[in-house]
Amino acid sequence: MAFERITEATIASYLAGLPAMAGHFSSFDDLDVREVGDGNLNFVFIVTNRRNPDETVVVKQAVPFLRVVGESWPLTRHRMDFEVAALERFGALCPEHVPAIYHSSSDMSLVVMRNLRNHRILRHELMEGLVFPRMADHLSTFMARTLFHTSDLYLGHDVKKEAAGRAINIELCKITEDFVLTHPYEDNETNVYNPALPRDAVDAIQREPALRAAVGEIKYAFMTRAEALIHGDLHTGSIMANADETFVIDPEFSFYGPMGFDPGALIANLLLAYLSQDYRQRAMGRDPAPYRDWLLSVTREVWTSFEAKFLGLWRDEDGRRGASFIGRDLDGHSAEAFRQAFMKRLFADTLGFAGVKMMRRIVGLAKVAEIATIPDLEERARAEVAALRLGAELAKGRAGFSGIGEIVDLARGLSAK
Ligand code: SR1
Ligand code: MG
Repeated sequence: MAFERITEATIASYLAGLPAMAGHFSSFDDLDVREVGDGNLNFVFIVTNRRNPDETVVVKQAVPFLRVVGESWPLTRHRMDFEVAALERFGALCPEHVPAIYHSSSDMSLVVMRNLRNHRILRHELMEGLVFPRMADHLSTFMARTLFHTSDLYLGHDVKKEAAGRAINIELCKITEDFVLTHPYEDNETNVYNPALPRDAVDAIQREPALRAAVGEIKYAFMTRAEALIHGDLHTGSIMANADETFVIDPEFSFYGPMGFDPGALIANLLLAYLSQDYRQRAMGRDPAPYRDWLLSVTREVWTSFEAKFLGLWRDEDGRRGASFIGRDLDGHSAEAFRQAFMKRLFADTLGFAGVKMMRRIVGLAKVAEIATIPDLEERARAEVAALRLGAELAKGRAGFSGIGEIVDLARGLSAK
């Protein structure tokens, strides 16, 4: 079938022609179709049988351009192939945190999958000040399982290299290389920012050699370190949650890249949420302290639980095999010494990626709604200055922090100024 854009008008007949949909819809005559995509790239439709609302799916289609800009910005629609492959791989490793796929088509660049109708986009829920007690546990499990089981620590050397070769995602990586790792720091014409943001705050990330060197190193790591199949865009808009369950969606940026990119993205977005909530909680007439404390406790738990689970999987696997990555452990302590050194380096990488992910959301093209929608531009600038400072500290100091507690303290200190 040749590619064509699916629309509200054509979706029912498309679904009716799919054998996989026969088990989902008792009839295709009275479908409610709503386009709900609010991301930067794709179109997303919720399709529900009006006669039986339990019969419902999501249809997501990648179009051959960047939605946030329009048809003037071509972008391969084959990004959907990477998204589907990653959803399948992640779903096999972590079925409780990845939505089921019912049908996919490379020709049409679309996927039909479970409608998570009892879950909401995490970013929007955090903006409202909602609490998710199980989220850090779930997301740390997702990251530990997916990153460990797609890495050289688990896969055979040949299997891993073949998998990495199949996941080369040139155009989507280029978006990250440009919009996350280059443009915000070079005064690029695509940058957009709050007119109330003080010039010296922007200069501090664009005209300081130590920061530019740190970002250069982080960019080089992103482009060269094929460690594991990463999600590649694990911000709070790529997560859907309710009080009991958490799902990771939208892995179109996935490729074999540095492991720290996923925990870094998540931590960056939790810290941005934290910085936005001084204003947001006050605007809702609440004392900001309890919710901000909760966001920092989640940030801490994301890392500590991820680290413990990743190490647990690794130790169990080495025990099961009776072998370790470094070869024979002649003294009985060397394998663990390597694991500890590995996690220390992974923590530093995570902080570096968290730093650049924070800064790009303030100065670059793509924003985070929790900060960008603060209506008072001076209030917004206060959160943005803190985000730029924190991002810069994380990027420059990434190898020198003692642990996630120090990051939490730094965030608290910077946002108090
Ligand atoms: C043009 S930048 C678009 C951004 O949206 C996605 O969610 C990624 O973060 C990407 O960098
Ligand atoms: Mg996305």
